[in-house]
Amino acid sequence: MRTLHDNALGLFADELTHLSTQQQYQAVAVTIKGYYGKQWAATKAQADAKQTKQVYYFSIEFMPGRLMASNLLNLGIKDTVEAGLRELGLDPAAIYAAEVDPGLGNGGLGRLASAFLDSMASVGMAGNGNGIRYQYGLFQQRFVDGYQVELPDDWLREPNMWETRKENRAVIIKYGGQVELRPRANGSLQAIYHNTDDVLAVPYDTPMVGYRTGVVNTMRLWQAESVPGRAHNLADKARVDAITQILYPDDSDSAGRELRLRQEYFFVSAGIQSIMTHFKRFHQELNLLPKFVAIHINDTHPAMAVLELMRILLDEEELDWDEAWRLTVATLSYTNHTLMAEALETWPEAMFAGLLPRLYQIAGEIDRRFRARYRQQYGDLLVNRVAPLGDGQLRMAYLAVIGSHAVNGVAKLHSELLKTRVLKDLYAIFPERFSNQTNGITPRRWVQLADEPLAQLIDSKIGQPWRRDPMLLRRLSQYENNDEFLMALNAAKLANKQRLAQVIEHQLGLKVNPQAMFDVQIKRLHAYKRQLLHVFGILEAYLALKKGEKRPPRVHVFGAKAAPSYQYAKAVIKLMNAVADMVNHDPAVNQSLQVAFLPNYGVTLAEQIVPAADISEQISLAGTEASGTSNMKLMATGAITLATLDGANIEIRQAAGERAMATFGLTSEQVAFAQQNQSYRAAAQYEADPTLHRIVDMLTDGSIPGVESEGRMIRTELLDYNDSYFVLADFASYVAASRKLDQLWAEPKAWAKLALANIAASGQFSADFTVERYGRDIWQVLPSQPIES
Ligand code: OAK
Repeated sequence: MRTLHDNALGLFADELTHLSTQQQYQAVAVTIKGYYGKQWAATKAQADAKQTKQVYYFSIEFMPGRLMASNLLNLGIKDTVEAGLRELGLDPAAIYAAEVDPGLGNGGLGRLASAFLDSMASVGMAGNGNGIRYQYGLFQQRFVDGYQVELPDDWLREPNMWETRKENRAVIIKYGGQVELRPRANGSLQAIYHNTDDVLAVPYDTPMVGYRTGVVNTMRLWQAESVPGRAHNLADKARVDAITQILYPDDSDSAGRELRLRQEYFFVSAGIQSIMTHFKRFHQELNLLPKFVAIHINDTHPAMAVLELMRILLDEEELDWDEAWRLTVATLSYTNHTLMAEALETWPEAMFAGLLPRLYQIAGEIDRRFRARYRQQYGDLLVNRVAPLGDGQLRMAYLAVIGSHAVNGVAKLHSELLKTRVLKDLYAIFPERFSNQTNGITPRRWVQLADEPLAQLIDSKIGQPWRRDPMLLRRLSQYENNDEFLMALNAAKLANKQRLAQVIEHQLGLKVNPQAMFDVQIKRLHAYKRQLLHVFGILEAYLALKKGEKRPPRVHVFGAKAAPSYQYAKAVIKLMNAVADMVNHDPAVNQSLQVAFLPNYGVTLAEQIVPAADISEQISLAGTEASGTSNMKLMATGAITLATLDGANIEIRQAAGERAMATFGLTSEQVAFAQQNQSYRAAAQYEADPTLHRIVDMLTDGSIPGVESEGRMIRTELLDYNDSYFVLADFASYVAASRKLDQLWAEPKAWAKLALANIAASGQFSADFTVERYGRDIWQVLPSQPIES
């Protein structure tokens, strides 16, 4: 701790104990940097010396969460450092809480990207993140009168202690202008650019510390700056700065704006340029590129990697088309993360051509060759449907599939639906490219860090090796009939619920009963995820309690942000808050039913909610949620899943056993059938079920104060637009499944036994295994250090 004092003096010229918590946090962070600094340099040096194949994970979103506790855990010094801090009179929890959570993403896709970086370092894989250093992260959510209000997330207001600016690695990005193709002596074409708008991309590197591997990888985020001497006025500077100023707050929806296109090219071009520079330091032979480099396209936002790599290989490295194409396809791979048709990104050709003229030429040539190559065999119709250019648009998902050697979905069902629906035609042409890679989570963050009571209980029974190899959690099954263990499991959960109850009281001024069942739904607010169905379930309980029925007490906990422009989602938020208000203030029900909608859901809030959940609501319409990952986090901390047969829920059920999950609802086949035959009649459901009828009426008859226009909007969607996400169709079976959980709750040991079945089966959902499968099947890298057990 000597160094900590020195760092405090060095940073602030004052004694540690005189500093603010934020300053103390900074001094501790500098001390931790001292621990991993050498390992970070050594990881790079070793990879260069051994010529380890590098994986570059390109993602427009990253959501690493706070890093201090996780760095300490992964370095293996958390307990020691915490003890030292306490000796100095400092509270480790308060110091951790001074860190800002970088919300550089919207949801699942961004969190998965960060879990992968953590896992790659933790299995000893050379994995690099490549993304954007947004000046403002995802908006901060507040509720005003029950409405979502968005405030800017000025996350860099306090210094970011982990990042290192690498000015010496800056590169130039070119936009606009004209391209002239001049024949070279060797017959190839030289691209000469005129009148381009040039922007400097400066990388900021953040260490990704592996769990007790000594490996420290890098997440590289790029910031846009004016090229020195080239910004002539404030307007020029503002136009450049805008490129990395904000994260688009749209989830599963393409923001069809030129600035977004600029952002995508910005981090793709910067990333590929820096990869090529690094590669060429060691290799002259370009055909070795796929042997030493794998570039992964995380959904379509970085799909221009196909065009940019081609550009560099053709124009700068002077390869011929066929060779450049072969290397590009062999180097790139692509993951799809959504089944929402509206989320398939496309760019108007004119916009694309104006901003990126050379890439547009290359896209045209890829399109021409694709059509010429496959027209005969597959016919004009099919080829037209999936060629990169069509309907005046550049179609990013198709470009990504055509330009990658591997394409995957993120859960078994999702990967099947890609092959049979979303990417069916391309699957017909390239069947060998498709695979499934089910998502994962990092149990280090969600169990070891967020759920210490559970982690310690597990240690006390099966020792610590599960912390490295979560498959060993299976050993817990031997305690399934051990009453003492089952009660201890319930006690650990209760401790977490008491902690969350404090957060709820602090945030909402609402006192909740920690003995009640905590029923949790945490994810982006989207019609397909059906928070509305959950609200209907709450109203069903409300009506029953009003009639005098007895129900075991439940606290419904929500966390959800809506895209600022998504009116329907915002209406559901208002409804959720209005129902919360009504229920929480009604003495006739509030002993048995409470609703806590916590604002500003993100990684940090999730760390408080996840360990406190008894029920995990995963209730998307079957065939709409690609995977889900909160389902995995919640099972790992012993929540019982209330679920449709969608996304990874299906695999969770298979792992934990059918009895350990409460399932309901239409299957994806039934939904598809009803959609194809247009046989679904929402109004008929409404007419047939008196409870449902009553609940839908409550939206507009004044029973729920303050939701007049929102209630009407939602009712219109359900009855006039025929309920696009089958909320009414699944209502009765949802309530039935939920009521079964009420019964189970009456028997604490039986409940704990199912919670245990979930925990014991959760190991397979560690992202460590997911990245190892990617490494084997897609990136062709094998971890240098397999995980030991
Ligand atoms: C975001 C923007 C565009 C396309 C997809 C997303 C996204 O976040 N998708 C989510 O990805 C998660 C990780 O694979 C999945 O678990 C979620 O089901 C999916 O909605």
